[in-house]
Amino acid sequence: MMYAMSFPALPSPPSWFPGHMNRFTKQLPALLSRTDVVLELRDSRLPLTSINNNLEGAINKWRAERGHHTHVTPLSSTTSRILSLGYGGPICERIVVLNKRDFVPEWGVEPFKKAMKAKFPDQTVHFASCNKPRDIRSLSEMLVNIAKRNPHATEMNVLVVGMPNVGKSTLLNSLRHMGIPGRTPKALQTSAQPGHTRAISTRLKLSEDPLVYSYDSPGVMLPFLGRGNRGAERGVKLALIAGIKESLYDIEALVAYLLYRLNVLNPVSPAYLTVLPPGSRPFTDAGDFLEQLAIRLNMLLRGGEKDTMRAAKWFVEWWRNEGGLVSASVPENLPTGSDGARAPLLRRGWGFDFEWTVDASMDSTGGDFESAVQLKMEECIDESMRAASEDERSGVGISTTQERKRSWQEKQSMRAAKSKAKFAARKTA
Ligand SMILES: Nc1nc2c(ncn2[C@@H]2O[C@H](COP(=O)(O)OP(=O)(O)OP(=O)(O)O)[C@@H](O)[C@H]2O)c(=O)[nH]1
Ligand SMILES: [Mg+2]
Repeated sequence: MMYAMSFPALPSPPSWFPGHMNRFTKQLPALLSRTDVVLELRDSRLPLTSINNNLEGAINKWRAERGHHTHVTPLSSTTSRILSLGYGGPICERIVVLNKRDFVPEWGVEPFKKAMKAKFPDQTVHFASCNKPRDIRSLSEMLVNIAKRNPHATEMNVLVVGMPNVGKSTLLNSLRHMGIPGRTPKALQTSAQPGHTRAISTRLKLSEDPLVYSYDSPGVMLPFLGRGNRGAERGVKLALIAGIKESLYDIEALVAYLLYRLNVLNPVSPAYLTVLPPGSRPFTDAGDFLEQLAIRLNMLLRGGEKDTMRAAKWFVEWWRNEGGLVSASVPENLPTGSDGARAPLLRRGWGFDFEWTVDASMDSTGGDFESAVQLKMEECIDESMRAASEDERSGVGISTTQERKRSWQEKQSMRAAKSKAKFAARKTA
């Protein structure tokens, strides 16, 4: 039997743009002028939602100002000498790091990289996890190689940017550890709570020879996440990966959304059934589900009342740590319904930004599986880009406060233009 659950009513996204984020956004263009490589971090579970379009604008402007960087091929000694006198072009590289890769299943990594290459040919995409030294080593080598290809630069500066809690400070600590011989005490503080880093760090050395330095930066949220269901969903997704201050969200709304998504992915045997007693059936009501979960986890208040709030927090943590992986893994065989019939698996997902309908050809792990997944991912990227430009055109991406500010500024400039014209007319009269 299959269970249908309608899209839950989600709260409007809160505005979380504290002063330190605003300050950093203003500092960014000046900082970029001293930057050679931008490491832009995103969360692998939300490769599209964790793109910060505000940073994107500044980065694109920086790239345009420096011209699209072309790789310097091995140099002759004369060219080397000329470049070392300062005639080499500025380094301008951008590496998109999909961090926390340990939270997404490996089967989607290669198709995702290929889909990104097809859609954004000039972006270098690298997957990383602080738990996988191989990822850190290859990123460290990538940076050192950029520096080596540009011997005219006496040092290279790397700036790490991204949304809050995507792992910027942790990654820099690991890169330092990998690139500098000897003991490297943790240079940057990290935290499971978003918004921990509040200012640009001091310069940190990532490599001695060639000289590579880096700066850590505060995570920056979008000032406004958008209106309607799209904005609400964006906010909930970011809250689920702990990218938004937790207290700004009603935890039960997060559970309702999770339940909905997990039911859509597998209506017959949703991933959350693994944390309920054997024989449990899917739920369509978040309240009922939390009561069952509280009983299962023995989370009871005095008087025997179920502690659904504690159960909700536990469930969100479960999804963050393992549920995301469980729900996204490729099933070997299509599951069997309670009546013994083969039930269709309707949707498949990878992280929270990629979801598509499964057809029979995609349920084998060999052959064309990878290219079929790549195509579906490309469709999801197109859809996300289309939605973003639609929001931009219709002004849905602007909050009411921003809208008011903009129309106030327009009025002010019209008034100024009118009085200027009046003044000029009086002068000529
Ligand atoms: N599982 C996993 N956790 C990670 C990884 N990288 C970082 N973390 C954890 O994610 C949390 C946030 O890490 P930070 O490095 O503080 O993130 P940040 O981007 O600097 O955060 P802000 O300074 O708040 O913007 C910490 O609890 C880290 O331990 C990773 O690759 N995998
Ligand atoms: Mg930080």
